Amino acid sequence: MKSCEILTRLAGIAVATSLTLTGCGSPGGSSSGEPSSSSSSSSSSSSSSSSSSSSSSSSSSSSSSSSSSSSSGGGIPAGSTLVYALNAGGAAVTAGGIQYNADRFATGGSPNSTTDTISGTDVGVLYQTERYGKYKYEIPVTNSSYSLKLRFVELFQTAANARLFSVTVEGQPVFTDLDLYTTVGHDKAYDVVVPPVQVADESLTIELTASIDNATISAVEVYSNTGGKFVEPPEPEPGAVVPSAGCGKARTVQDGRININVGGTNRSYILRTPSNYNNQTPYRLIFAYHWLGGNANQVAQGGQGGSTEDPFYGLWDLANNSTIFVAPEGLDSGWANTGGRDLALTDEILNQVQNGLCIDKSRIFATGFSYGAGMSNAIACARADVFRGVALYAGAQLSGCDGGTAPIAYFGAHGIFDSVLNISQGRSIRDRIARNNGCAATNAPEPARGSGTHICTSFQGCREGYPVRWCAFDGDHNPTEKDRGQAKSWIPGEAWQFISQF
Ligand SMILES: [Ca+2]
Ligand SMILES: [Ca+2]
Repeated sequence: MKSCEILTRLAGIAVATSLTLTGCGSPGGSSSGEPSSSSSSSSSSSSSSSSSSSSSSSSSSSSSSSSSSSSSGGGIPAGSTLVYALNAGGAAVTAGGIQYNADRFATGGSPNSTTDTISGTDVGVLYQTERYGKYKYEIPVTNSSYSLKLRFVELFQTAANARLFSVTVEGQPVFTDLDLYTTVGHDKAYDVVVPPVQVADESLTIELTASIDNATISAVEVYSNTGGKFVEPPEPEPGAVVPSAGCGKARTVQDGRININVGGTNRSYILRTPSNYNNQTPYRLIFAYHWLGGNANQVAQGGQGGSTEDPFYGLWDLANNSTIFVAPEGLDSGWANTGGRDLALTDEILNQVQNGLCIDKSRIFATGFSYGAGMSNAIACARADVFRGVALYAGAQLSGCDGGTAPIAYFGAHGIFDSVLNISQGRSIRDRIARNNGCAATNAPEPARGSGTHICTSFQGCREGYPVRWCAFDGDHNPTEKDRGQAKSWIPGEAWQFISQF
């Protein structure tokens, strides 16, 4: 309710008209993602009497073709041992006597979950969470031979030909254009055993693509009968540079507006790289999200009648060619993030930019004003493992919060009499992150009304690498507030100091 009021209020001041406030009514917290088709609809089809713990397709047939075979015990070669298991789209869980790790090693895609009952299995919990989109897993293993059990379910579609997706393992097709609904129906487990595949690059690659809608997967089990082992990747040294795949290669993405298809929707973003871009230099990367009624161009250019005078909220100039910037374009001029669509956009841009340019993967940040701060908060909630930190100008929880329990570096600036998003909403995001970051209770004074100034506070006792800094100012809804009598805003300098400490 509250967020609806806010959105309506924001829409009132927006330039754009015809805004459909699709985010209303879902008060942030729940796990977003592929919008679950009415979680009631289908449990009827789970007339549970179906047979055993195994999946539905019973042909344990030949291995060569592109069609799948059922799991039911015979598929994994004799003498195999479990190397690694992960619960795609979900948390660590023990099911059927196997310990599944929380979803790891995926690039792209988004998690989604349902409470529907899953038929055709006795480990339904695995299927109640999925990762969907267009994405791949790279599971670190020794060079050896591996067979896999891949678990699937149609959680979302309720018609034939609504989802057609394909899976390869180490580039070899497992199946092509599978239609889960036609094959087994809605909410019914479907398992596929992949015969032994040789890994020669120390990374077991599972790639998921779709010709209609999105690919999906529920769980992965990796087995070997040739001594193959999982290799836990080393924790990167704090502060260590992590070069992206695009380092050392000719760039494949150019400055300006870039169109990008995200799960069938045409989206875009504006890219700006330093004029002296060098593909040997791993650059810091900053995503800058616009406000409601604003657009990527206003963020990237500054001015243009928007809320920030200088490019990328003033950070471009301060970065002095050290940083690559991205300004994504919202739908409906905002970031409702309905069904996780704007997180999916962020993932897709990240994928493209990391592959096409030389990025330091340990120094990726999100920033934005108002609705753009709401989106940055959604990223702090759901992508703390990918983003190093966020800088929120007048933030509130407007774009959901899927997760919200992992630590992430945080900077926030908020006006004490913000008439659009009350400062209490900014404080509550700050306090959630301070808790996650292990910060001690910290007195964060705010300036008096009429003082014409600001007060910044660094929280005490936060875990190393996860600072929290909060600046309250005597002002309203503004990402570039100036102290009384000053010609320039202090906010970009504070934000840049925060971001550039890493
Ligand atoms: Ca799962
Ligand atoms: Ca591989």
